[in-house]
Amino acid sequence: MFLKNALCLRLTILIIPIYSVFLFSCQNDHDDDLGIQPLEEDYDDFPGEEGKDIIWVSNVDELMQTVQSTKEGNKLVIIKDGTFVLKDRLWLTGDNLIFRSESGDREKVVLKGNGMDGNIGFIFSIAGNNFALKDVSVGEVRNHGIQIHGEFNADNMHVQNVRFFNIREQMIKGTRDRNNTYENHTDSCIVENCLFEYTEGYAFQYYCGGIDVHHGVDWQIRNCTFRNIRTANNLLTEGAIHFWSNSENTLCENNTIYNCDRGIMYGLDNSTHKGGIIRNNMIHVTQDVGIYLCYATGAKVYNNSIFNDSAYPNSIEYRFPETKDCEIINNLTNKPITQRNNGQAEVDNNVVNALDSWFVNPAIGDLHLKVLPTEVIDKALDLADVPKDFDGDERAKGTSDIGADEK
Ligand SMILES: [Ca+2]
Ligand SMILES: [Ca+2]
Ligand SMILES: [Ca+2]
Repeated sequence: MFLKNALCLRLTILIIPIYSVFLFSCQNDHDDDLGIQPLEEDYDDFPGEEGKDIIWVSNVDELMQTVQSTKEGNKLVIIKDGTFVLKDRLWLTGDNLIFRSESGDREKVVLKGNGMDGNIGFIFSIAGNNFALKDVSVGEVRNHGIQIHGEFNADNMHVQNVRFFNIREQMIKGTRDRNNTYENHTDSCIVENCLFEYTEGYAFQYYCGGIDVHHGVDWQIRNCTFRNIRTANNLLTEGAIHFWSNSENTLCENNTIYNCDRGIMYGLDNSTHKGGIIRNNMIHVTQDVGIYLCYATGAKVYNNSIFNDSAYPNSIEYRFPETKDCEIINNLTNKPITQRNNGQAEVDNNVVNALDSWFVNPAIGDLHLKVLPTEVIDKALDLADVPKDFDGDERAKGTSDIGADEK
């Protein structure tokens, strides 16, 4: 945390008027109640605030005015505590925008629509580059909390410490160029320390998910929690995290997923994903697989812990011949890792017969080890791509453990 604190100090010197505000926000980047991990030192890449014009927002009309007042870009929008019921989406076209709460407390600044059947489809529609959002809650809309528009080539979005709740479809959506030129797409977005949840225990329908991205390149999803993304009627939701339609090099690490129909999905039928790493995630699913590779080439699935709490027989699947050159190594699961329809992967050194008694609390996705199974402890293959565990604990060469938690 030293670098983070140093960064805060440096920026607070530069931005004297908001000294106390920014210092406070730096101390509230995670939520201990949810077991979300502190940000690691190398996660200190949230955009700097220096040099930006500041716009203060204390009511919904001022918030709606930011659609106009941020068009030229390079603005810092600071939102006072309160609940803001939007009158329309925030359609943002400027580059280099930061929206954040003044207090740093995401529970105290709520940006919302008027419910799943209301006339507000979105909170943020992002068409510019370098949009950043932190320390707020976003919810109760018909379509998406954030839609980032790949068709306008919007890149480098950074979302940190945001709570997404009760959104009818996917909470973050990345869209693609529908003309299929493949030139315009979202690149290098980061979503970290966020919570994606349905507060009544179930989603509103099957067509929903946490993060759903078409043709995203070099996205990173880390330290987030996803819960209750499931239907009450046995229809399948999307994955808590789903990248497809020519997406490439997605990194998913240190996420907690629980009480969700399914976990992390790369690709789908006839829709490809290339490269990418899925590592150190803790996943509890209630209807389908924890990790699904489908038309996915070259994905690395390392050191995840998965507890499938349903009648479904598999924990990880790799499917169809278009899934190839994948590696599935050092994962700890309670159900088999299964090839379907001639998928190809190197499947090595996994433990697939974990008992629920091995874990601290599978029902809330706490798949830290409670006991020290001999087949798990110090039995992982050393992998250069997995230097740490879910907690940021170092994995020493030769004594690393299978699954997401190093003891
Ligand atoms: Ca792009
Ligand atoms: Ca060890
Ligand atoms: Ca650990």
